[in-house]
Amino acid sequence: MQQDHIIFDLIKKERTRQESGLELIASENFVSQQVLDAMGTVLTNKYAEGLPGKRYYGGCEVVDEIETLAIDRIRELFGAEWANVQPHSGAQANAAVMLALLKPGDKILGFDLSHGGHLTHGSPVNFSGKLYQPAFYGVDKNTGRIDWDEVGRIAAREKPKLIICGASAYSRDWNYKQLREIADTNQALLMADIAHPAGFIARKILEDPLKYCHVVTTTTHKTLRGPRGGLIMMGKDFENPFGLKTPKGKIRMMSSLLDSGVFPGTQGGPLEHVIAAKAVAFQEALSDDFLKYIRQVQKNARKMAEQFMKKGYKIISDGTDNHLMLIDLRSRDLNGKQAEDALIRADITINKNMVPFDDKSPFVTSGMRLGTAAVTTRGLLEDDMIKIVELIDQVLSNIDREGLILDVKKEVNDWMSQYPLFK
Ligand code: DSN
Repeated sequence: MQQDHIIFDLIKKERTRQESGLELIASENFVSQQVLDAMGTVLTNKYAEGLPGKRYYGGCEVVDEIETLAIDRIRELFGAEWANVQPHSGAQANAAVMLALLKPGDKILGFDLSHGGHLTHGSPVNFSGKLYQPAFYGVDKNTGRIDWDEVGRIAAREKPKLIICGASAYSRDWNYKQLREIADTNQALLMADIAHPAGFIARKILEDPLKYCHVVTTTTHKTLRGPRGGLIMMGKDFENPFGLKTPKGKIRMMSSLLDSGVFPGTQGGPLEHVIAAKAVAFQEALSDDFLKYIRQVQKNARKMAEQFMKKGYKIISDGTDNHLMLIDLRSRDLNGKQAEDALIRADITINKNMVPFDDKSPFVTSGMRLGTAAVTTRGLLEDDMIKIVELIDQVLSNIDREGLILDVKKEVNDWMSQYPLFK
């Protein structure tokens, strides 16, 4: 067959883009060569609906071993009793959990998207806000932090069936213990979506939701540094709280409901090549090198936030506990779109982001979100964060000076050429 030069040339172009720029999108990271290698394999040819040992197709002996290893490794990493590694993404993991735990029309309580939450936590444009009835909590206007007592008051008023914690743009840790008390008081289930801080939680650097939440979902490609994908875990399996029984009268465990939520509930055949890459990444995340890495991500984020604040930028909640920060640009007389557009011309990639109580649309926004997971994989340390903030500030203070932005771009490209990413 003829080689598809068009696509492979484009892949090469994207690789050059990744290598030559400064990657500060908080949800992105760079996987290792062995994670990449596992994804581009013959495993993509295999259908394997079902679970290891219980498949709907023959020839699954090998993928059974791979998927079992992925499950064992993620359980070891998080201290989970049960896990399903098949969700194709975090959104799919959340859809599977909601299908398993809720009926259409049930009420859910999530963190407001415009305050840093996620589409799948009840946004009206997403399945979660269309199939279920959403209510929201947000951050306190003065502190930029979630007030846990206020969440309790909202839960008492709204009486949700499911409380969702977790975010896409919240730089502080979560009080899972108090959230569980709120859930118990209101007879709700508690789900944590730890897509962003998963790498910190795995290595016990941030609070552990598995101790308190009924169910935990995550993506695998952010701070966990694996392939693009999702998964579901439980610290401890338990008898389902709805008293559902099988036709033979057996009480169903929550794990069996969640497994069915993934398949046949919301997905077909699992992506075994991605599951193999997840298994490789989980093994990496168990290593001492990863522990050193994830600690450095946090140190870098703190340094970066400190530098931005020194230069007069407003960071929501005045700092960060994890890898990301949300900056309100209104005091600089800029919006998120202007900042994103100017920085990309200097090969610095961030994303425009709504800030709490934003007065602009999601296409413009008043803020930008940055994270340190990818640049730390690249090998950058705290002193480098000072330089990054300096470069960003130069661009944002001169968004109409094309010559200056080109100089910054050249500096970024020269700098990054000293940190090769791929073999
Ligand atoms: N799109 C992801 C993020 O950037 O945080 C969340 O799904």
